[in-house]
Formats: sequence, structure tokens, C-alpha cells
Amino acid sequence: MKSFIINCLLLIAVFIYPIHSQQFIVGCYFTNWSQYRPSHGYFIPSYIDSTLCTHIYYAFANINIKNRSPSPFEINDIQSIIINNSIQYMGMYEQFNLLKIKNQHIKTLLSLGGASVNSTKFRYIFQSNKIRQEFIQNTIKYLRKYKFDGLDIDWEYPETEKDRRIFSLLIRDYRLAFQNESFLTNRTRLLLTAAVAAYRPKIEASYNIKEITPFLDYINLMAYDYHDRHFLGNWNTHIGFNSPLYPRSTEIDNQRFLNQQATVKTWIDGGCPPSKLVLGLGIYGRTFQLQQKNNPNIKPYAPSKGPGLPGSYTNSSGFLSYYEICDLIKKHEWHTEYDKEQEVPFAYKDDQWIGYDNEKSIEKKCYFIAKQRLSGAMIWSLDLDDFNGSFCEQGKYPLLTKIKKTLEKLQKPIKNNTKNFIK
Ligand SMILES: *[C@@H]1O[C@H](CO)[C@@H](O)[C@H](O)[C@H]1NC(C)=O
Ligand SMILES: *[C@@H]1O[C@H](CO)[C@@H](O)[C@H](O)[C@H]1NC(C)=O
Ligand SMILES: *[C@@H]1O[C@H](CO)[C@@H](O)[C@H](O)[C@H]1NC(C)=O
Ligand SMILES: *[C@@H]1O[C@H](CO)[C@@H](O)[C@H](O)[C@H]1NC(C)=O
Ligand SMILES: *[C@@H]1O[C@H](CO)[C@@H](O)[C@H](O)[C@H]1NC(C)=O
Ligand SMILES: *[C@@H]1O[C@H](CO)[C@@H](O)[C@H](O)[C@H]1NC(C)=O
Ligand SMILES: *[C@@H]1O[C@H](CO)[C@@H](O)[C@H](O)[C@H]1NC(C)=O
Ligand SMILES: CC(=O)N[C@H]1CO[C@H](CO)[C@@H](O)[C@@H]1O
Repeated sequence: MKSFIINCLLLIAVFIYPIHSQQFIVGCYFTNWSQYRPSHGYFIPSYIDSTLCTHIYYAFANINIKNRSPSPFEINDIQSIIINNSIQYMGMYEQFNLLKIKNQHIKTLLSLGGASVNSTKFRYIFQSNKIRQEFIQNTIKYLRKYKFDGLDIDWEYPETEKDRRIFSLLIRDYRLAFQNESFLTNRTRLLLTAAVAAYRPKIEASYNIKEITPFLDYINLMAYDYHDRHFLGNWNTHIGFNSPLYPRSTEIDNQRFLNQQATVKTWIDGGCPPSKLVLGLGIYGRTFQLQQKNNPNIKPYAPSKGPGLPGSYTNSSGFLSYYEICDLIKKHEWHTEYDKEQEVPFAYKDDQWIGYDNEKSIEKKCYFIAKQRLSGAMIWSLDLDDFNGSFCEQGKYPLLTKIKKTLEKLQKPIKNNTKNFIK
């Protein structure tokens, strides 16, 4: 009976104490694999400028089925090497949370999952009440031990009606448990966010929007990769923008959902208050090989032979970081153009083509965030911006700095809880 009453109080608390933040959120993802990039690509937590973000996310933590607990992907995520009482090497989690010294307001969150964690793990852990509760309690211990301020759920992706139910349950139970722990220990409640799909048919298949939103502090819209893996099932035959803000007039059927405006509209129409939505911005480009070398057709939806060549630092075909793109444009004379209709730039040379974001398109997207009264912006990811300033010659973190400055200028207007998408 006692625990029933506590649970009811917790539920009420969730609904009457939404976060009232006047400042725009700037969420920044850190990726554990950028530490393995060569020379100028090498990136570790101390390279993060914590004054540019309000929230930073550590991507990713794994699910350990046997211990029913989150677990590190890399031994150096957690392990510090201490010899004779002096730290020779500090674990990455610890380095990450040290960023709070420079910016005491910053919140650090651990992202659970990511594309490399199989959905069957999520199903196994969160389906049964007993295992779910055990995993959640172990998550709290894990977050507190490593000094994180919250958890970001990154299940890519729930797929069936049953998955949607499991997802709603896990979100609800995490929030209630976080609230409970906060009451019982008199500590600031752990934050709870989720990184979610952007393409409308995927959103509909993956989430019961109205069930999850009350329990989440923020929803990180992964509003990029529109012309990659879920590009209507095929990304090898046509070129397209990674993260266009608006649709093209020539698009038909589901193509009209392949843009950020459609994503935001889908979430809001589905019942999510704009004040919980954080628009994801890609600090990278998706690249393609064009059909022809000479006089190629460079318009979106022109034929492509497949992904473009890998970059010298990120070494992944079909993908280039913003700093690698700067390098191609500045040193290798790629042509650049700006697509006014979809509000994104593109660049090309010979048979190579990139759709990406630059300072101009990022600024437009920040205006869109303010106009739609969203909570703010999120970037994927820190290590892809020109973090050292040596490639783009626009200072350190040119795109992230643009986001911060633009959103600061636009400051959040008086809270307006309108549920409607603003045209
Ligand atoms: C950072 O940039 C400076 C010049 O702006 C350059 O000399 C230095 O090598 C760069 N460092 C790294 C690690 O890229
Ligand atoms: C640790 O300290 C001991 C005693 O001072 C010394 O002999 C040893 O070489 C030190 N080990 C390292 C790895 O510095
Ligand atoms: C996920 O795990 C299941 C069961 O262990 C396996 O059958 C499936 O191939 C895995 N999927 C991927 C993408 O690894
Ligand atoms: C809250 O904590 C109490 C005491 O540890 C426990 O009995 C109860 O089940 C918890 N409720 C939730 C929702 O975690
Ligand atoms: C709870 O924490 C606050 C500050 O964080 C402190 O002022 C208060 O006395 C604490 N209450 C209890 C019951 O420990
Ligand atoms: C780039 O990736 C390929 C495999 O995709 C690998 O064989 C190669 O060694 C990598 N190159 C560098 C410089 O890391
Ligand atoms: C909130 O926004 C809507 C849509 O722009 C507008 O119609 C309404 O007047 C606004 N309400 C307030 C109190 O500003
Ligand atoms: C070095 C490295 O890539 N470490 C891990 C980082 O996290 C991913 C999952 O998101 C793992 O697959 C990597 O092994």
C-alpha cells in the first residue's frame, strides 16, 4: 500500500512539474570511437569545449545481459591506471565528467545503446517486470558511481506493437525510479532523454508518442541520415541531402517526409509538446558517387553509383566530417552550391558529391527551432566539427559556435504551450 501511494505521488509529480527552461538546450554527443582516429582526427573528452553545450552525451554504453546492468564498450571507458598513487591514465567516463569543473551548469548523460546494440538485448532486458526493475536499479548505481547526471535511451529501433509497449514501459519505469531515488536520497533527479527516429513511417512503427513524452525530459530527434539507410530502402541509387530542413516541390509520397520540418511536425501532431523536442543537427555530410564524371547531374535524386570515397580521418565510405569537407573545399577546389528550397549546401568534384551543413544552413535551422518553440538543438557529434580550427579557418568549433550564438540571440520567448505545428 505504501509503495502504491508513493508511485501515485510520483506519477502526479511527473505531470505537474515539467521543466521550465528559458534557455535553449544545446546537446552534444561525444563518441568513444573518435579516440582511435589518426593524427588531427584524434579526439578525447578534454577536447570538448564545455562552455558551448548545455548537455553532453557519452555514446555509448552497452547492455550486459548476464549482470543485468549497463556496461562499458571499451575497458578504458571506466578504468583508470593508477601507479604509486598517481593517475597515469584516467578512464574516459571520469575525463568526461571532469568537464563540469569548467562549466558547472553542464549536464552529462550516458547514452545507452546505439546502432551497434542489437534490439534483442533491449527486448530481453525490458520485457519482464522483474528484469526491467533490476536493470533500472543497476543503471542508477552505474550512473551515480561514474557521476553522470542522467540517461539517454538510444534503442535503434523498436519495431513492432509489442516493442512500442516495452519502450513505453521502460521509459515510464526509468522516470519513476529516478524520481523515487531523488526523493529517497535527497539528490537532484537523474535526467531521462531518448534519441529517436526522424522518418515518419519509422516513428509510427516505433513509438507511442503520447505515452512516452510525459516521462522524458527531452527528446533528441535524430533529424539526419534522411538519404542514407532509411532512404526508402535504398541509398545506393540516388543522391540526396543528409539533413534538409524542408521538402522539395518535386518529391512525392514518402519522399515528402525526408526532411526536418516533416519530422518535427510528425512528433508534434502525435502529441509531443514542442518544448520537449530537441532538433538534431548533423555536423557531417553523406557522400555519393555520381553516375558520370563529366557534366554530371548534381541535383537531388540524380542517379548515383553508390557511396562516396572515405575521408582521410573518419575512414568510412559515404560519410565525411565537417572538417574533412572544409579541407576538400579549401584545399582541393570542390565546387559548392546552396539549395535554397531545402536550405542546405552541397559540394562536388569529378564524380564525388556531398550533401552537408554549413554555417548558413545551421543558422536557418536555429531560426526554425526558435519559431517552432522547440527546446533547442542537438549535434551529432562533437568530434566531427572543426574542433581545433585548423581546417575551416573559422575558429574552433565553427558550427557548434554558430548554434550557440544564434540560439542565444533568439533566446526563448515566453512559454507558449500551443500544441499545434506552426506553419
Ligand atoms: C591545431 O591547430 C594548429 C593551428 O591552428 C596546428 O598547428 C595544430 O597542429 C593543430 N593540432 C591538432 C592536434 O590538430
Ligand atoms: C613506485 O614506487 C616505488 C617506491 O618508491 C618505486 O620503486 C617504483 O619504481 C615506482 N613504480 C613506478 C612504476 O613508478
Ligand atoms: C540480433 O540478435 C539475434 C538473436 O541473438 C540474431 O539472430 C540477429 O542476427 C542479431 N542481429 C544483428 C543485426 O546482429
Ligand atoms: C521506490 O523506492 C521504494 C523503497 O526503496 C520501493 O519500495 C518502491 O518500489 C520504489 N518505487 C519505484 C517506482 O521505483
Ligand atoms: C536536501 O538537500 C538540500 C540541498 O541539496 C539541503 O538543503 C537539505 O537540508 C537536504 N535535506 C535533507 C533532509 O537532507
Ligand atoms: C580504413 O578502414 C578499412 C576497412 O574499412 C581498413 O582496412 C583500413 O585499415 C582503415 N584505414 C585506416 C587508415 O585506418
Ligand atoms: C502561442 O502561439 C500560437 C501560434 O503561434 C499563437 O496563435 C498564440 O497567440 C500564442 N499564445 C501566446 C499566449 O502567445
Ligand atoms: C573504440 C570503439 O569503437 N569502442 C566502442 C565504442 O562504442 C561502440 C558502440 O557504440 C562499440 O561498438 C565500440 O567498440
